[in-house]
Amino acid sequence: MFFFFPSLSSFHVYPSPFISLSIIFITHLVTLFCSVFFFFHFWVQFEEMAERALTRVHSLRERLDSTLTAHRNEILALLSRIEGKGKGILLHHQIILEFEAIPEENRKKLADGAFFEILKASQEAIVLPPWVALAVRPRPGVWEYIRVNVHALVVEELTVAEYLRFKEELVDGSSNANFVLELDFEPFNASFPRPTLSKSIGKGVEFLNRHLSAKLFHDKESMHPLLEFLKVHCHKGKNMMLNDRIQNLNSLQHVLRKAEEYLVALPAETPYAEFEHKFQEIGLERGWGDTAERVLEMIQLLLDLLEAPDPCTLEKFLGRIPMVFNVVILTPHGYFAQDNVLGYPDTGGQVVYILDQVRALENEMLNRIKQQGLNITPRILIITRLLPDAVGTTCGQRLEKVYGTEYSDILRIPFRTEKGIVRRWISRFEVWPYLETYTEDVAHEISKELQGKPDLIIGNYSDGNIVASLLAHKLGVTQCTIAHALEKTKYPDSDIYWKKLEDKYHFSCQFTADLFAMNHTDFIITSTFQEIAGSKDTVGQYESHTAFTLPGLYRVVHGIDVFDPKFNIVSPGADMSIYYPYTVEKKRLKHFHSEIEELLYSKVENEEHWCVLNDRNKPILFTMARLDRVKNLTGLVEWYGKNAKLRELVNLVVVGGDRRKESKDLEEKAEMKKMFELIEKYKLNGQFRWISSQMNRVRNGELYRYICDTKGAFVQPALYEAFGLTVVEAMTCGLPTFATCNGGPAEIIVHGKSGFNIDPYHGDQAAEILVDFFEKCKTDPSYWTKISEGGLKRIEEKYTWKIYSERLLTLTGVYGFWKHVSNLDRLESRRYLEMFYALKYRKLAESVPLAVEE
Ligand code: UDP
Ligand code: LCN
Repeated sequence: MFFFFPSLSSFHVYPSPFISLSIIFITHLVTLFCSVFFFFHFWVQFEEMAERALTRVHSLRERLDSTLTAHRNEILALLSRIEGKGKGILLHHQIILEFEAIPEENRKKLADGAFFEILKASQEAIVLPPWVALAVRPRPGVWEYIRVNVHALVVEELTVAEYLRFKEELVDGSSNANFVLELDFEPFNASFPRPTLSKSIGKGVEFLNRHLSAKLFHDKESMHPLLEFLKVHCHKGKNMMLNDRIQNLNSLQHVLRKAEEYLVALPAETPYAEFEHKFQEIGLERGWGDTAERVLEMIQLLLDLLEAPDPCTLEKFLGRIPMVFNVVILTPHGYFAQDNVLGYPDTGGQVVYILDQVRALENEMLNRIKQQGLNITPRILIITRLLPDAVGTTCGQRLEKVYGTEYSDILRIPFRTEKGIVRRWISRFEVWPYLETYTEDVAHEISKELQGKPDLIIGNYSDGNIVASLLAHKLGVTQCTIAHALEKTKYPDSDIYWKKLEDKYHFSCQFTADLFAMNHTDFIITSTFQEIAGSKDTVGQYESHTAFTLPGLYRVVHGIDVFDPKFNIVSPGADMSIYYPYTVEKKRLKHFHSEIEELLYSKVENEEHWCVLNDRNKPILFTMARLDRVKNLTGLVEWYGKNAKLRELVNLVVVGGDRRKESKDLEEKAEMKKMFELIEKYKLNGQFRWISSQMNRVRNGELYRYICDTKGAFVQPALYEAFGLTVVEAMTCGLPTFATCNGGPAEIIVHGKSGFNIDPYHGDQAAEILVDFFEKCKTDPSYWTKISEGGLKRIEEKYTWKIYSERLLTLTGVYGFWKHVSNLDRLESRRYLEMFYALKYRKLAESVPLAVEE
């Protein structure tokens, strides 16, 4: 492990014993450091091999065959049960239910064997009698496929394409035999290194840095791209970092040493301007730092890299190079504004996320630009749709300054067709035919606003991500994508049965756009690990795009690899000036209390609030969300309605849906109707309050804290929640939180410590968990405080915008460098994507009907 290091044995040439001793010491230090580094490297590789070996010692077929010999009858009985369900799909929990339904003695026999292991790892069973095919997932990101002929008890291993083809028979019969378009992005990535350990998923930048520094270490020549990168680095035609005086690595090293010698002798606070000319003469331009101390730090980082590259120094150095001054953030759909929009269909967390992100990002950019010693004004543009029919919002305004920023604006550009500008809101499922023209208009407008190209383009959600891809493609700019929610996961079987949902949701466009963007982008940010690769038992949102089929359209045999180092987990937070603990008495917004009490307790029923609360002494069980089906607010109302004990212990308050106007959204309409029915069915009036969507975020912050004062709790009952900003908001205020176990909240909350996970598909159990909590709090009020504090601690550690913005800028530096020096920017895959776009996506988008203006 140490042979990479030539030993420094010639210290006897130095005259002074002190110098000799220092050299021995330094030599040992360097050797020790390198040993640790290489040991770490070796250990990671060893672990990866071990993990691979564990899952691949025996093939699935071998393992099944062996267990078939031992427990033939029991297995046959179970598989026959499953086959007996007839043609169709069973999901993981249904497969387990089938197992639980067999006689106990059979279950016991199978429980320790390979068959049960395989069954537990099966995410999906396709039943096409006499066959049952299983999609087996031994660990996140790793899939194998098998099918069993239940009558003959014959086991066959399947390739992913064979499995998908078999699955297509559910829809097409066996007419899918030949000439189906198969999408396979794998060959483009085959030569690119990637981790294989599941725990490395989402740590892309760490992996890249390790890989890159190892490469730089082995081969000094690999340093040239870094030199080139620093030399060509400029802003609006002005050189930064290095100028032409530095010709090669030797001269760079020489100059850096000279600069180091000079700087150590200066007082730390000496401004850069005082030595700027001197530095320019030796080849160093602005960008290294604003004071002698910071410039010295940066120069030493580079000297260390030239000497013995390591991942940590590399990340630090790349993160500090001035690279990001102009950022464009795309979010076309929805009502995007700062007031009067939250809670509308398609206008929820994404808006909150982006506005908070921009504020944090601008702060961090200003901070870094100052520390880099530059005098550059940054600019952030949020690009969204201009809606001429703005219904009382600012969505009809071209430019709007983002509150709390100096250099960030919302720039609105309308959707248009040959017939003119689209005036009204249209659902996110219908935006596809407008996006290509929109991209052209956006390119034109941003070049006017920025007087040049942006340094980073961030896409949001499927529509923003495809526009970001087209723009980044056109301008050659680093691209980042943020999904927020990939709809395929929210709607079970929306791939295989896409045709049934096409008229309403146009998922063929959306899934195609998603595949295009995730393969085009330089890096992907996700809020949680589960968003990428799920958990032990659940499939991640991105992972569900690894292999799937849209029968009659195309079959994806390799859509995305969750091990791809482009994935990075960077979690958002809540705006701490709005959401802070209920205990911070001096910041409490008491002037809102009378309005909040009116909302909660007034005896009036109107468009703002419906039903009344009779007993003000009870704690409040609170929820707030858009009134989408998937948010399951009506589900929570039903659990509450059915559970007498819970009704006795607490009041229920639901904020969701807007009864002040007639909704145009089909799902919202249906949920409203259901809510009224439940109120009647369970006679909820007196214990339940239904409040229309609340758009004042500052007051909402105080509302969460007011609920804390009642010793209540927050519930997020969604059938599936991609991340769940309300969960973070409630926890940041110190409100004990109960949230769905499906999606992001499962990762945000550590069950029993920082809140509770509830299963929305087992409402009775969820209600019991709530009853248990409130009963415990009744006998021991410190229990409420314990959970509240647990939640606050969790937030501080992981979910803040400060951590987020620092990380985002560092990622941009590292991936920007990668884009420049490596072949990440592969031409072959770009060409494949262009073809995919032109031949598939464009046609699908054109087939979506244009909105009819009223
Ligand atoms: N929200 C709000 N008023 C409402 C409903 C929601 O202010 O009536 C806010 C909520 O506080 C949160 C965001 O909208 O900041 C919803 O984000 P989340 O991630 O929970 O769900 P999404 O709507 O994005 O699916
Ligand atoms: C979209 C969602 O569905 C939420 O789960 C997220 O919290 C929100 O976007 C912000 O990312």
